[in-house]
Amino acid sequence: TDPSLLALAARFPAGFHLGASTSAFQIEGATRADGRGRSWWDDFCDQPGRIADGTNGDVACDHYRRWREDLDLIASLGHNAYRFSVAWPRVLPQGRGAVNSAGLDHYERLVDGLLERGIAPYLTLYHWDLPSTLANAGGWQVRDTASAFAEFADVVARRLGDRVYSYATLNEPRCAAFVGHLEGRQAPGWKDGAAAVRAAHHLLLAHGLAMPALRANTRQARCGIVLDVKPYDPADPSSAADVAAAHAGDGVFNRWYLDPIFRGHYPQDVWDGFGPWAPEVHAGDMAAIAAPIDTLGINYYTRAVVSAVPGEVYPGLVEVRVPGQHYSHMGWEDHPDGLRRMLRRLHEEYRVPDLFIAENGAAEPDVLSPDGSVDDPARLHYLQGHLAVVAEAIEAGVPLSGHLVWSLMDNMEWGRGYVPRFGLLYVDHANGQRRILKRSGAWHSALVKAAATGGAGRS
Ligand code: PNW
Repeated sequence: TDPSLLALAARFPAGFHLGASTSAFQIEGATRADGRGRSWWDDFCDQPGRIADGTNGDVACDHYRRWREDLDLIASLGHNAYRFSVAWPRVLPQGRGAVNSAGLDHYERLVDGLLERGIAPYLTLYHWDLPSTLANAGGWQVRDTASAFAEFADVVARRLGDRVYSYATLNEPRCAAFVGHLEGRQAPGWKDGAAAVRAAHHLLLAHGLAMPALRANTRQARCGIVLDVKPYDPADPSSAADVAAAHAGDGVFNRWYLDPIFRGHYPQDVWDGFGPWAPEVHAGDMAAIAAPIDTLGINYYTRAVVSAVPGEVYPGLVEVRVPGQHYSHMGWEDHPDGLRRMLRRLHEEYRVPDLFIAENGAAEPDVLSPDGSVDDPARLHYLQGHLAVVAEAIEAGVPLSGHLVWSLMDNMEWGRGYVPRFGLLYVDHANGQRRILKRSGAWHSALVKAAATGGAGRS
């Protein structure tokens, strides 16, 4: 075996979680099975022009039907953790009220199937598939959606309790709010800044209201949230304007979520920057949002390098490319040092009690070769660099407990459809949804297996 792989594997402590991540809408398909309600993502896909390749989530990777084979596959790769999300409209087809037991049964089978195979279940409650009934009643513009979410959290945790290793309330409130309501690239597809900031507040409130529901139904399970984080670097570090733009970008992207959760207040500079977009905050909201969490999941893909754009709407910046760097199929720079810096900052500045990397990975233009293999050197390079940073962070004392690759398999990449491929497994959507392990996936599997036996040094 590759000596550098063994040396890397030896740096992960016993029990460290290594695996992969998915989300319900992106892999499940079977959108009409067993009483599932509609979500605003089904509706968004129905609108012409919203999804780049004109597809939808009706079939996706057919995981809802193939879950057992997929769990066997995860086990064969040696992963000891797996992150998935629960489709809210499967459990509560109308968003609240009547529970669809058949929907909940699916996730119970999934969790038990993971446990039988020795794989720790990481469950996310909201990975963007809001039930259409709630969406049509105003979605995240309405405070009451936060209460509906707390009811959903209670229903799921009541059934699954401590069988789940780690619960996350939300995946990336920033994306759900800003990409959905301001950039318009995701459901509901709006371009309204005030609506985005309002949605962000109600999402954070939903997290805060759901935490007691999770606590009430668990004793051991770790409970928290997953945030997408990204360092902002000035394109020209000697330009005061670029430095200020990078600080503002960091505020809108990172601090707007981290500060309420870990410090109980919004950052003043961003509040001022948003001006009339600033949200309506009720008494008690900030205390609810700041309730202690056990663990923070972070999704890390890349950094932002920014130039100031005078006169542009807050935060007044544009992202630029750095010559000589590798950019993925999504146009994201392969920059592991950003992960190193973010982990260090979360540990030192926010004193996060426990951290795991809930998503980390790259889309590359993978090609299935006639001999049935998929060679993906750029993803391999990406994973090697980022996992080395994870090992380094552990050695530096960051309380890190796991690293999950986005994604287990190629899937429905939201507005980009099935074109960008993030998987360790290639999915041959045109040929019976066959799963084929990519070279990077084989390398990752070998790493995980070597780590389980202590790598080169131990065993
Ligand atoms: C994630 N960034 O979002 C989502 O959680 C996944 O569902 C999605 O498939 C995956 O990324 C790939 O796009 C991101 O700022 C949020 O670099 C932010 C960033 C990247 C991805």
